[in-house]
Amino acid sequence: MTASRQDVATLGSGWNKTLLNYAKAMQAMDNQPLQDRTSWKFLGAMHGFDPDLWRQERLIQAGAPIPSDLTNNTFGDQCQHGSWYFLSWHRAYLFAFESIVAAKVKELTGDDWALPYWNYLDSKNPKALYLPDAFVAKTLPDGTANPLCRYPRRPGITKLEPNGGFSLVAMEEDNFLIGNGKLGFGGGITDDFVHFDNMTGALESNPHNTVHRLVGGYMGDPYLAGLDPIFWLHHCNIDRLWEAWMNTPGKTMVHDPRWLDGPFDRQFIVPTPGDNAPGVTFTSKDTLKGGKYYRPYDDLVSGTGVKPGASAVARVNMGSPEKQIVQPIGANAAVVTVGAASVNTRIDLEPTATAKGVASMGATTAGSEVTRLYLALEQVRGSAPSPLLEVYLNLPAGADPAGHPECLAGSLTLFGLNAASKTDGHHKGNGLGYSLDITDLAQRLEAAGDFDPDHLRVTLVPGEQISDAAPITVERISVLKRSGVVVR
Ligand SMILES: [Cu+2]
Repeated sequence: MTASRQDVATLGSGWNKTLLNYAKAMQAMDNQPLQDRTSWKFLGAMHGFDPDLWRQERLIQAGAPIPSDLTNNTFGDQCQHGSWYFLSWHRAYLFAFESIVAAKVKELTGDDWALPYWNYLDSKNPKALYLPDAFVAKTLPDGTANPLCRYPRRPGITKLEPNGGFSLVAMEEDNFLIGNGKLGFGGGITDDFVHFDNMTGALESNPHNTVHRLVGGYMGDPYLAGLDPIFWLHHCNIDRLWEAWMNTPGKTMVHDPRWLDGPFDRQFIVPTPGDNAPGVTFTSKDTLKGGKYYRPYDDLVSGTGVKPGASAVARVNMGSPEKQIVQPIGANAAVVTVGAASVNTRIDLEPTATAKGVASMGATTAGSEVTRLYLALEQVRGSAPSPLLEVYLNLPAGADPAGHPECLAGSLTLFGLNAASKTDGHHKGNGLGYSLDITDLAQRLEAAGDFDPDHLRVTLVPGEQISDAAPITVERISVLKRSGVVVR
């Protein structure tokens, strides 16, 4: 593993050497027993592991023993979502995976190998949304079955079919976290190991969750996602987006010791090449530049939404995260259940605070107050692995949401809803939490005379995986006002 990580689109079409070697290594690793910590399935089970589901999927034979290190709170079932550990945990997980695959490639072919990334939002590449050819080819060049498409995806998928809001808008956020973790790029605060916690960071929500759902199949379920070889190229791109973000002027990464050194109740651990080596524990700080899990990329510009040496976009700098204030200015009254039909709910707003917030949304003069508005969905629960929920604001009464894209606040992929809603084990059953930046939409509504500072009408529209038989519940929907002072 010597070369830097490269865009898979630059490696050549079809069976280029990197992907052919990946397929060879995967084939060999997928034949290793689950007990082996460098086996394909063990590495997948580190992300999420559910013995019943795995038996049902015939990933383990009925009656076969389950390795204890997958169920004893060490290696198994570790993935971190909905918290500020999302990016750092997945970075070390990628590093461990890449080291193990590279060692296997070396053993089989003598070649060096580095994990490539799938640059799906590269606007300069007309094929960016397509899965690389090698992931959909039926056979390897020698005519044998292609292991890179061994595990199920959305039927017939060859490319990501984006809908409402698959984008790099997360890269516009300037702060890893603000308002005690209520909002931000990187996820909510926790001191503890929590598989799925309450606040999904902007990058995790989109494009990360969105790509999981769009690929579908195993990728759409955290208990199975790590088994699809495309998972690793997807996460490599998410990791690169984080790195690009950290390297952009004006962005503030977190320096909180709880993030740097946590979690404190259970240690993260990854395996290393070599049969059942003891594994290495790590904390978030090991994943930053200079740390043992840091890896460079060939390019932090293309498909990242950032320009070299300049701020990502022309979003107004709201000042240091410690000085910004995030406060609720209204919430709905009761739990909302969404089945097959759309559901409306009303948020009563504090009119003075709202009017003031709306008036200063567009502020650009240095020293003046500037605000952004967010819709927060808290404790979302349900049984499906990655349902789609669309959120509209102030739809005309009785209107069909599909006819009013201008009222769409965002599309949420509730990736891991199944895991986050389980009440047993370490998931706590708290469900998932999301925020949607509604600043631009609120400004448009205000300009059109459709924004009443007394209340906001919210319409939740069920997408795939939400039905009367598999409804979702949203404990609370609130509007958050984020205030800062324009810095130039
Ligand atoms: Cu993921």
